[in-house]
Amino acid sequence: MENLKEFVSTQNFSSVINKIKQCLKQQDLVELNIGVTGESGSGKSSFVNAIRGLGDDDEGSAETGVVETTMKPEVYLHPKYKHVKLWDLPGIGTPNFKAEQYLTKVKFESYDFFIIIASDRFKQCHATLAKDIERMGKKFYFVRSKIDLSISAEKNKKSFVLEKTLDSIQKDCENGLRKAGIEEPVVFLISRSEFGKYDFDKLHMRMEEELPKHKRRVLLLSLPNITKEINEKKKKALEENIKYVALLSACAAAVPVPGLSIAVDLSIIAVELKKYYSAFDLDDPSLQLISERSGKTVEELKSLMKSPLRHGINHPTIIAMLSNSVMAMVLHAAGYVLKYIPIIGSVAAGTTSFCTVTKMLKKALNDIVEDAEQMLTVLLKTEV
Ligand SMILES: Nc1nc2c(ncn2[C@@H]2O[C@H](COP(=O)(O)OP(=O)(O)OP(=O)(O)O)[C@@H](O)[C@H]2O)c(=O)[nH]1
Ligand SMILES: [Mg+2]
Repeated sequence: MENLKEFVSTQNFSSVINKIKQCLKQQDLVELNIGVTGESGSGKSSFVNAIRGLGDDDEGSAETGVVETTMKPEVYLHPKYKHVKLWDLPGIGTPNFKAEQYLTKVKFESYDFFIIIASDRFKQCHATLAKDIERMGKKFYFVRSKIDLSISAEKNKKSFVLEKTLDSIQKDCENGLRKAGIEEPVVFLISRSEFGKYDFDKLHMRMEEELPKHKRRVLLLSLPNITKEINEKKKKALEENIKYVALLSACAAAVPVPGLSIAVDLSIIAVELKKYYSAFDLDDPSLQLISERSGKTVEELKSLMKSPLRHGINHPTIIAMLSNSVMAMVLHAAGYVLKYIPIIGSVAAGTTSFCTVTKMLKKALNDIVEDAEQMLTVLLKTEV
Protein backbone atom coordinates (compact mmCIF):
# COMPACT_ATOMS: atom_id res chain seq x y z
CA MET A 1 0.00 0.00 0.00
CA GLU A 2 2.80 2.41 0.93
CA ASN A 3 4.45 1.76 -2.42
CA LEU A 4 1.28 2.75 -4.22
CA LYS A 5 1.05 6.08 -2.40
CA GLU A 6 3.40 7.86 -4.79
CA PHE A 7 1.45 6.82 -7.88
CA VAL A 8 -1.82 7.80 -6.26
CA SER A 9 -0.55 11.22 -5.16
CA THR A 10 0.60 12.04 -8.68
CA GLN A 11 -2.73 10.81 -10.04
CA ASN A 12 -0.88 8.14 -11.97
CA PHE A 13 -3.83 5.78 -11.82
CA SER A 14 -2.75 3.52 -14.66
CA SER A 15 0.42 2.67 -12.71
CA VAL A 16 -1.64 1.95 -9.60
CA ILE A 17 -3.88 -0.33 -11.64
CA ASN A 18 -0.93 -2.12 -13.25
CA LYS A 19 0.92 -2.57 -9.97
CA ILE A 20 -2.10 -4.02 -8.18
CA LYS A 21 -3.03 -6.28 -11.09
CA GLN A 22 0.55 -7.53 -11.28
CA CYS A 23 0.63 -8.22 -7.56
CA LEU A 24 -2.70 -10.08 -7.58
CA LYS A 25 -1.64 -12.09 -10.61
CA GLN A 26 1.63 -13.10 -8.96
CA GLN A 27 -0.30 -14.33 -5.94
CA ASP A 28 -2.30 -16.63 -8.18
CA LEU A 29 0.83 -18.06 -9.79
CA VAL A 30 2.49 -19.26 -6.58
CA GLU A 31 3.11 -22.98 -6.89
CA LEU A 32 2.90 -25.55 -4.13
CA ASN A 33 4.11 -29.12 -4.62
CA ILE A 34 3.18 -31.62 -1.94
CA GLY A 35 4.64 -35.14 -2.07
CA VAL A 36 2.44 -37.76 -0.45
CA THR A 37 4.38 -40.89 0.42
CA GLY A 38 4.22 -43.90 2.72
CA GLU A 39 3.59 -47.61 2.64
CA SER A 40 1.56 -49.21 -0.07
CA GLY A 41 -2.12 -49.26 0.91
CA SER A 42 -1.69 -46.75 3.76
CA GLY A 43 -4.19 -44.36 2.21
CA LYS A 44 -2.00 -42.00 0.20
CA SER A 45 -4.36 -41.71 -2.74
CA SER A 46 -7.35 -41.32 -0.42
CA PHE A 47 -5.50 -38.52 1.35
CA VAL A 48 -4.75 -36.78 -1.96
CA ASN A 49 -8.44 -36.92 -2.83
CA ALA A 50 -9.55 -35.65 0.57
CA ILE A 51 -7.18 -32.68 0.45
CA ARG A 52 -8.59 -31.82 -2.98
CA GLY A 53 -12.10 -31.91 -1.52
CA LEU A 54 -13.02 -35.01 -3.56
CA GLY A 55 -14.50 -38.36 -2.66
CA ASP A 56 -12.64 -41.48 -3.86
CA ASP A 57 -15.32 -42.06 -6.52
CA ASP A 58 -15.58 -38.50 -7.77
CA GLU A 59 -14.53 -37.62 -11.28
CA GLY A 60 -10.82 -36.75 -11.48
CA SER A 61 -9.99 -38.37 -8.15
CA ALA A 62 -6.90 -40.52 -7.58
CA GLU A 63 -7.54 -44.23 -7.87
CA THR A 64 -7.68 -46.03 -4.54
CA GLY A 65 -7.99 -49.71 -3.80
CA VAL A 66 -7.33 -52.72 -1.67
CA VAL A 67 -4.52 -53.94 -3.92
CA GLU A 68 -1.36 -52.03 -4.79
CA THR A 69 -2.60 -49.20 -6.95
CA THR A 70 -0.12 -46.36 -7.45
CA MET A 71 3.05 -47.49 -9.25
CA LYS A 72 4.64 -44.20 -10.33
CA PRO A 73 4.39 -40.55 -9.19
CA GLU A 74 1.08 -39.12 -10.38
CA VAL A 75 0.33 -35.46 -10.13
CA TYR A 76 -3.15 -34.25 -9.18
CA LEU A 77 -3.91 -30.60 -9.60
CA HIS A 78 -6.21 -28.99 -7.11
CA PRO A 79 -9.56 -28.57 -8.89
CA LYS A 80 -9.69 -24.84 -8.15
CA TYR A 81 -6.08 -23.82 -7.57
CA LYS A 82 -4.19 -25.42 -10.41
CA HIS A 83 -0.84 -24.37 -9.00
CA VAL A 84 -1.38 -26.55 -5.96
CA LYS A 85 -0.03 -29.91 -7.06
CA LEU A 86 -0.46 -33.05 -5.04
CA TRP A 87 1.95 -35.81 -5.94
CA ASP A 88 0.66 -39.27 -5.22
CA LEU A 89 3.91 -41.21 -4.89
CA PRO A 90 4.38 -44.96 -5.17
CA GLY A 91 4.29 -47.02 -1.99
CA ILE A 92 7.41 -47.72 0.08
CA GLY A 93 8.10 -50.64 2.36
CA THR A 94 9.24 -53.57 0.28
CA PRO A 95 11.72 -55.58 2.39
CA ASN A 96 14.77 -54.08 0.66
CA PHE A 97 13.46 -50.53 0.59
CA LYS A 98 16.17 -47.91 0.11
CA ALA A 99 14.88 -44.47 1.01
CA GLU A 100 17.67 -42.59 -0.73
CA GLN A 101 17.13 -44.33 -4.06
CA TYR A 102 13.38 -43.88 -3.73
CA LEU A 103 13.69 -40.17 -3.01
CA THR A 104 16.04 -39.64 -5.95
CA LYS A 105 13.68 -41.54 -8.23
CA VAL A 106 10.67 -39.46 -7.21
CA LYS A 107 12.74 -36.25 -7.61
CA PHE A 108 12.57 -35.20 -3.97
CA GLU A 109 13.89 -31.71 -4.70
CA SER A 110 10.69 -30.73 -6.52
CA TYR A 111 8.45 -30.84 -3.44
CA ASP A 112 7.84 -28.09 -0.94
CA PHE A 113 7.32 -30.77 1.69
CA PHE A 114 6.34 -34.40 2.13
CA ILE A 115 3.49 -36.06 3.91
CA ILE A 116 4.43 -39.53 5.14
CA ILE A 117 1.40 -41.72 5.68
CA ALA A 118 1.43 -44.76 7.94
CA SER A 119 -1.71 -46.77 8.57
CA ASP A 120 -0.35 -49.26 11.05
CA ARG A 121 2.37 -49.60 13.64
CA PHE A 122 5.51 -47.57 13.24
CA LYS A 123 8.07 -49.46 11.13
CA GLN A 124 11.70 -49.20 10.16
CA CYS A 125 10.79 -48.07 6.62
CA HIS A 126 9.02 -45.01 8.11
CA ALA A 127 12.11 -44.18 10.14
CA THR A 128 14.44 -44.54 7.14
CA LEU A 129 12.24 -42.42 4.96
CA ALA A 130 11.75 -39.66 7.57
CA LYS A 131 15.44 -39.49 8.30
CA ASP A 132 16.45 -39.32 4.65
CA ILE A 133 13.89 -36.64 3.84
CA GLU A 134 15.28 -34.58 6.70
CA ARG A 135 18.85 -35.24 5.61
CA MET A 136 17.99 -33.96 2.14
CA GLY A 137 16.88 -30.69 3.69
CA LYS A 138 13.16 -31.20 3.21
CA LYS A 139 10.31 -31.07 5.69
CA PHE A 140 7.87 -33.86 6.33
CA TYR A 141 4.63 -34.27 8.24
CA PHE A 142 3.93 -37.69 9.66
CA VAL A 143 0.30 -38.74 9.32
CA ARG A 144 -1.10 -41.84 10.98
CA SER A 145 -4.14 -42.74 8.85
CA LYS A 146 -7.13 -45.10 9.26
CA ILE A 147 -7.71 -44.03 12.85
CA ASP A 148 -11.33 -45.21 12.49
CA LEU A 149 -10.12 -48.77 11.92
CA SER A 150 -7.75 -48.66 14.90
CA ILE A 151 -10.57 -47.44 17.11
CA SER A 152 -13.07 -50.04 16.00
CA ALA A 153 -10.46 -52.76 16.56
CA GLU A 154 -10.05 -51.63 20.18
CA LYS A 155 -13.42 -50.38 21.23
CA ASN A 156 -14.94 -53.68 22.33
CA LYS A 157 -12.30 -54.11 24.99
CA LYS A 158 -13.54 -53.39 28.52
CA SER A 159 -10.57 -51.13 29.19
CA PHE A 160 -11.21 -49.01 26.06
CA VAL A 161 -10.84 -45.23 26.52
CA LEU A 162 -10.76 -43.25 23.29
CA GLU A 163 -8.21 -40.66 24.40
CA LYS A 164 -5.88 -43.33 25.70
CA THR A 165 -6.03 -45.28 22.45
CA LEU A 166 -5.34 -42.15 20.39
CA ASP A 167 -2.52 -41.20 22.71
CA SER A 168 -0.85 -44.59 22.47
CA ILE A 169 -1.06 -44.59 18.64
CA GLN A 170 0.51 -41.16 18.59
CA LYS A 171 3.24 -42.07 21.11
CA ASP A 172 4.14 -45.23 19.16
CA CYS A 173 4.89 -43.17 16.05
CA GLU A 174 6.55 -40.33 17.94
CA ASN A 175 8.86 -42.70 19.80
CA GLY A 176 9.76 -44.47 16.57
CA LEU A 177 10.67 -41.16 14.95
CA ARG A 178 12.61 -40.06 18.03
CA LYS A 179 14.61 -43.29 18.00
CA ALA A 180 15.43 -42.63 14.36
CA GLY A 181 16.93 -39.30 15.44
CA ILE A 182 14.09 -36.90 14.61
CA GLU A 183 14.33 -34.32 17.37
CA GLU A 184 10.81 -33.04 17.90
CA PRO A 185 8.53 -35.48 16.15
CA VAL A 186 4.90 -34.55 15.63
CA VAL A 187 2.35 -37.09 14.45
CA PHE A 188 -1.09 -36.25 13.09
CA LEU A 189 -3.97 -38.70 13.39
CA ILE A 190 -6.37 -38.77 10.44
CA SER A 191 -9.37 -40.73 9.31
CA ARG A 192 -10.50 -40.57 5.71
CA SER A 193 -14.22 -40.70 6.43
CA GLU A 194 -14.05 -38.01 9.13
CA PHE A 195 -11.31 -35.93 7.66
CA GLY A 196 -11.93 -32.85 9.78
CA LYS A 197 -12.31 -34.74 13.05
CA TYR A 198 -8.95 -35.68 14.54
CA ASP A 199 -5.74 -33.76 13.79
CA PHE A 200 -6.40 -32.24 10.39
CA ASP A 201 -6.67 -28.73 11.86
CA LYS A 202 -3.35 -29.18 13.65
CA LEU A 203 -1.76 -30.52 10.48
CA HIS A 204 -2.73 -27.63 8.23
CA MET A 205 -1.84 -25.06 10.88
CA ARG A 206 1.62 -26.57 11.18
CA MET A 207 2.10 -26.70 7.41
CA GLU A 208 1.00 -23.10 7.14
CA GLU A 209 3.31 -21.91 9.92
CA GLU A 210 6.30 -23.60 8.37
CA LEU A 211 5.77 -22.57 4.77
CA PRO A 212 7.46 -19.47 3.39
CA LYS A 213 5.08 -16.52 3.74
CA HIS A 214 4.26 -16.18 0.05
CA LYS A 215 3.05 -19.80 -0.12
CA ARG A 216 0.71 -19.69 2.87
CA ARG A 217 -2.18 -18.06 1.09
CA VAL A 218 -2.44 -20.67 -1.64
CA LEU A 219 -2.19 -23.52 0.86
CA LEU A 220 -5.00 -22.03 2.94
CA LEU A 221 -7.28 -21.35 0.01
CA SER A 222 -6.81 -24.87 -1.32
CA LEU A 223 -7.83 -26.62 1.90
CA PRO A 224 -11.19 -28.42 1.90
CA ASN A 225 -13.93 -26.55 3.77
CA ILE A 226 -14.37 -29.11 6.48
CA THR A 227 -13.83 -27.21 9.72
CA LYS A 228 -14.73 -23.79 11.10
CA GLU A 229 -11.04 -23.08 11.67
CA ILE A 230 -10.31 -23.53 7.97
CA ASN A 231 -13.21 -21.27 7.02
CA GLU A 232 -12.00 -18.54 9.37
CA LYS A 233 -8.47 -18.73 8.04
CA LYS A 234 -9.64 -18.60 4.45
CA LYS A 235 -11.73 -15.57 5.30
CA LYS A 236 -8.69 -13.77 6.72
CA ALA A 237 -6.60 -14.63 3.66
CA LEU A 238 -9.28 -13.27 1.32
CA GLU A 239 -9.84 -10.20 3.49
CA GLU A 240 -6.18 -9.28 3.09
CA ASN A 241 -6.81 -8.42 -0.55
CA ILE A 242 -9.89 -6.25 -0.07
CA LYS A 243 -7.92 -3.00 0.22
CA TYR A 244 -6.20 -3.66 -3.11
CA VAL A 245 -9.39 -4.63 -4.88
CA ALA A 246 -11.18 -1.56 -3.48
CA LEU A 247 -8.41 0.72 -4.66
CA LEU A 248 -8.19 -1.01 -8.02
CA SER A 249 -11.90 -0.69 -8.52
CA ALA A 250 -11.89 3.00 -7.58
CA CYS A 251 -8.92 3.80 -9.82
CA ALA A 252 -10.45 1.94 -12.73
CA ALA A 253 -13.81 3.57 -12.01
CA ALA A 254 -16.26 3.01 -14.81
CA VAL A 255 -19.83 2.68 -13.57
CA PRO A 256 -21.43 5.39 -11.46
CA VAL A 257 -23.37 3.98 -8.54
CA PRO A 258 -26.87 5.52 -8.55
CA GLY A 259 -27.59 7.49 -5.41
CA LEU A 260 -23.94 7.70 -4.49
CA SER A 261 -21.31 10.10 -5.76
CA ILE A 262 -18.97 7.29 -6.63
CA ALA A 263 -17.94 5.34 -9.64
CA VAL A 264 -16.44 1.88 -9.46
CA ASP A 265 -15.51 -0.92 -11.76
CA LEU A 266 -18.14 -3.59 -11.21
CA SER A 267 -16.35 -6.26 -13.18
CA ILE A 268 -13.36 -6.15 -10.82
CA ILE A 269 -15.71 -6.60 -7.87
CA ALA A 270 -17.55 -9.41 -9.62
CA VAL A 271 -14.27 -11.29 -10.20
CA GLU A 272 -13.42 -11.00 -6.52
CA LEU A 273 -16.85 -12.18 -5.42
CA LYS A 274 -16.54 -15.21 -7.69
CA LYS A 275 -13.27 -16.04 -5.94
CA TYR A 276 -15.08 -15.97 -2.58
CA TYR A 277 -17.82 -18.30 -3.81
CA SER A 278 -15.31 -20.68 -5.30
CA ALA A 279 -13.03 -20.69 -2.21
CA PHE A 280 -15.97 -21.62 0.02
CA ASP A 281 -17.44 -24.19 -2.39
CA LEU A 282 -20.60 -22.20 -2.96
CA ASP A 283 -20.21 -21.96 -6.73
CA ASP A 284 -22.60 -24.06 -8.80
CA PRO A 285 -20.30 -27.03 -9.56
CA SER A 286 -19.36 -27.28 -5.86
CA LEU A 287 -22.99 -27.04 -4.75
CA GLN A 288 -23.74 -29.85 -7.17
CA LEU A 289 -21.15 -32.03 -5.37
CA ILE A 290 -22.58 -31.09 -1.95
CA SER A 291 -26.02 -31.93 -3.29
CA GLU A 292 -24.86 -35.41 -4.35
CA ARG A 293 -23.29 -36.02 -0.96
CA SER A 294 -26.11 -34.67 1.17
CA GLY A 295 -29.09 -35.82 -0.88
CA LYS A 296 -30.46 -32.26 -0.88
CA THR A 297 -31.15 -30.52 -4.19
CA VAL A 298 -29.07 -27.51 -5.22
CA GLU A 299 -32.21 -25.36 -4.81
CA GLU A 300 -32.69 -26.66 -1.26
CA LEU A 301 -29.09 -25.84 -0.49
CA LYS A 302 -29.45 -22.35 -1.96
CA SER A 303 -32.52 -21.74 0.17
CA LEU A 304 -30.33 -22.22 3.24
CA MET A 305 -27.98 -19.49 2.06
CA LYS A 306 -28.35 -15.84 3.03
CA SER A 307 -25.94 -14.13 0.71
CA PRO A 308 -27.77 -11.86 -1.76
CA LEU A 309 -25.55 -13.23 -4.50
CA ARG A 310 -26.62 -16.85 -4.17
CA HIS A 311 -28.68 -16.68 -7.36
CA GLY A 312 -25.83 -15.28 -9.42
CA ILE A 313 -23.24 -12.54 -9.35
CA ASN A 314 -24.59 -9.76 -11.52
CA HIS A 315 -24.16 -6.03 -11.81
CA PRO A 316 -27.59 -4.95 -10.49
CA THR A 317 -27.12 -6.97 -7.30
CA ILE A 318 -23.61 -5.60 -6.83
CA ILE A 319 -24.87 -2.04 -7.29
CA ALA A 320 -27.62 -2.64 -4.74
CA MET A 321 -25.05 -3.98 -2.29
CA LEU A 322 -22.78 -1.00 -2.86
CA SER A 323 -25.67 1.39 -2.25
CA ASN A 324 -26.22 -0.27 1.11
CA SER A 325 -22.65 0.37 2.10
CA VAL A 326 -22.99 4.02 3.03
CA MET A 327 -19.77 5.75 3.84
CA ALA A 328 -20.72 6.97 7.31
CA MET A 329 -21.27 3.38 8.33
CA VAL A 330 -17.99 2.39 6.80
CA LEU A 331 -15.97 4.80 8.87
CA HIS A 332 -17.76 3.59 11.94
CA ALA A 333 -17.69 -0.10 11.20
CA ALA A 334 -14.42 -0.64 9.39
CA GLY A 335 -11.87 1.25 11.41
CA TYR A 336 -9.02 -0.15 9.43
CA VAL A 337 -10.11 1.77 6.36
CA LEU A 338 -9.04 5.01 8.07
CA LYS A 339 -5.44 3.89 7.88
CA TYR A 340 -5.54 3.97 4.10
CA ILE A 341 -7.29 7.30 3.65
CA PRO A 342 -4.07 9.36 3.52
CA ILE A 343 -2.92 7.09 0.73
CA ILE A 344 -6.04 7.07 -1.35
CA GLY A 345 -7.25 10.56 -0.44
CA SER A 346 -6.27 12.13 -3.70
CA VAL A 347 -8.09 9.68 -5.92
CA ALA A 348 -11.04 11.53 -7.40
CA ALA A 349 -13.89 10.59 -5.10
CA GLY A 350 -11.44 7.91 -4.02
CA THR A 351 -12.15 7.84 -0.34
CA THR A 352 -15.84 7.28 -0.84
CA SER A 353 -15.34 4.62 -3.48
CA PHE A 354 -12.63 2.89 -1.51
CA CYS A 355 -14.68 2.84 1.68
CA THR A 356 -17.87 1.76 -0.01
CA VAL A 357 -16.26 -1.07 -1.94
CA THR A 358 -14.34 -2.16 1.16
CA LYS A 359 -17.47 -2.24 3.25
CA MET A 360 -19.40 -4.04 0.57
CA LEU A 361 -16.75 -6.75 0.03
CA LYS A 362 -16.33 -7.29 3.76
CA LYS A 363 -20.05 -7.73 4.20
CA ALA A 364 -20.27 -10.05 1.19
CA LEU A 365 -17.38 -12.14 2.51
CA ASN A 366 -19.01 -12.39 5.96
CA ASP A 367 -22.30 -13.54 4.41
CA ILE A 368 -20.50 -16.09 2.27
CA VAL A 369 -18.61 -17.48 5.27
CA GLU A 370 -21.91 -17.82 7.15
CA ASP A 371 -23.38 -19.66 4.18
CA ALA A 372 -20.32 -21.91 4.08
CA GLU A 373 -20.89 -22.77 7.75
CA GLN A 374 -24.46 -23.74 6.86
CA MET A 375 -23.18 -26.11 4.19
CA LEU A 376 -20.71 -27.55 6.67
CA THR A 377 -23.55 -28.25 9.09
CA VAL A 378 -25.55 -29.95 6.32
CA LEU A 379 -22.58 -32.16 5.41
CA LEU A 380 -21.75 -33.02 9.02
CA LYS A 381 -25.36 -34.04 9.61
CA THR A 382 -25.17 -36.23 6.51
CA GLU A 383 -22.02 -37.98 7.80
CA VAL A 384 -23.72 -38.88 11.11
N1 LIG B 1 -11.24 -47.21 7.06
C1 LIG B 1 -10.39 -46.48 6.38
N2 LIG B 1 -9.98 -46.87 5.17
C2 LIG B 1 -9.10 -46.08 4.50
C3 LIG B 1 -8.62 -44.86 5.04
N3 LIG B 1 -7.77 -44.32 4.14
C4 LIG B 1 -7.75 -45.17 3.08
N4 LIG B 1 -8.54 -46.22 3.29
C5 LIG B 1 -8.76 -47.39 2.41
O1 LIG B 1 -7.53 -48.11 2.30
C6 LIG B 1 -7.37 -48.66 0.99
C7 LIG B 1 -6.04 -48.18 0.39
O2 LIG B 1 -6.12 -46.79 0.19
P1 LIG B 1 -5.31 -46.07 -0.98
O3 LIG B 1 -5.57 -44.61 -0.84
O4 LIG B 1 -5.58 -46.70 -2.29
O5 LIG B 1 -3.82 -46.42 -0.52
P2 LIG B 1 -2.46 -46.05 -1.23
O6 LIG B 1 -1.50 -45.72 -0.15
O7 LIG B 1 -2.66 -45.01 -2.26
O8 LIG B 1 -2.07 -47.45 -1.90
P3 LIG B 1 -1.04 -47.71 -3.13
O9 LIG B 1 -1.39 -46.78 -4.22
O10 LIG B 1 -1.30 -49.14 -3.50
O11 LIG B 1 0.33 -47.52 -2.61
C8 LIG B 1 -8.58 -48.21 0.19
O12 LIG B 1 -9.51 -49.25 0.19
C9 LIG B 1 -9.09 -47.00 0.98
O13 LIG B 1 -10.49 -46.83 0.83
C10 LIG B 1 -9.08 -44.46 6.35
O14 LIG B 1 -8.70 -43.42 6.92
N5 LIG B 1 -9.96 -45.31 6.96
MG1 LIG C 1 -2.38 -45.07 -4.29
